[in-house]
Amino acid sequence: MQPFRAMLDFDSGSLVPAAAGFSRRLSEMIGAYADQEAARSLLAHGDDPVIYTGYDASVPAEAGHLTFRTTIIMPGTIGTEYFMTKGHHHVRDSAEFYLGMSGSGVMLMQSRTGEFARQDLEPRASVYVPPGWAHRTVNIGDAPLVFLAVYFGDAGHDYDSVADAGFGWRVFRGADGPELHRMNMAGAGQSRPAEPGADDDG
Ligand code: PAN
Ligand code: ZN
Repeated sequence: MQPFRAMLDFDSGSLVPAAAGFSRRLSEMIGAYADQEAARSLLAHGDDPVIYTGYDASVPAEAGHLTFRTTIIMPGTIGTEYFMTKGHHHVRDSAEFYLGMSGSGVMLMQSRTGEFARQDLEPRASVYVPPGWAHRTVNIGDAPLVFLAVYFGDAGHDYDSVADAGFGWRVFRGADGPELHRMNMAGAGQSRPAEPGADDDG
């Protein structure tokens, strides 16, 4: 292939040229949210909101390449839990680089041995996700959260590991703003408020 350049719009998240766009609705990730009743009631009323969209660069999904994509997470909540990505491990444990472009968010990260970390994602903030850390991004603002992610072409995405085991922490809208809750993994709807530091263990 030939060298190329692509333009990023930091406000809209558009990537030009892009190979493809993607979009994820609530119905495609209903199990991700703690308040299953709220999620099912929305769908039952014919409301299937787009939670996030994005654009993929034209890079082969092959070893040796660095691929990248933008993501735009809409503002909103399911119950009181903020809109977020499904989250995943990479099939081949490998690092990833995130860059905040607009809006305000939080990245939840969890190692294969159960350690937890979170980092705020905002314009001009870069976040490094080491190999073996599952990651999920949450929009805690009132505007779309836009960011860039750069990862290995042959990394692959493993969504099942996250869907099966879940994330140990969730972010809810509280009376005074976002609240991070440690989840009781035995019951998806149970939680207790907590305010851990950015590198506290879960
Ligand atoms: C990101 C994510 C993107 C969408 O580009 O793929 O934000 O989130 P999910 O893949 O969890 O649905 C990334 O981490 N790529 O590896
Ligand atoms: Zn990733």
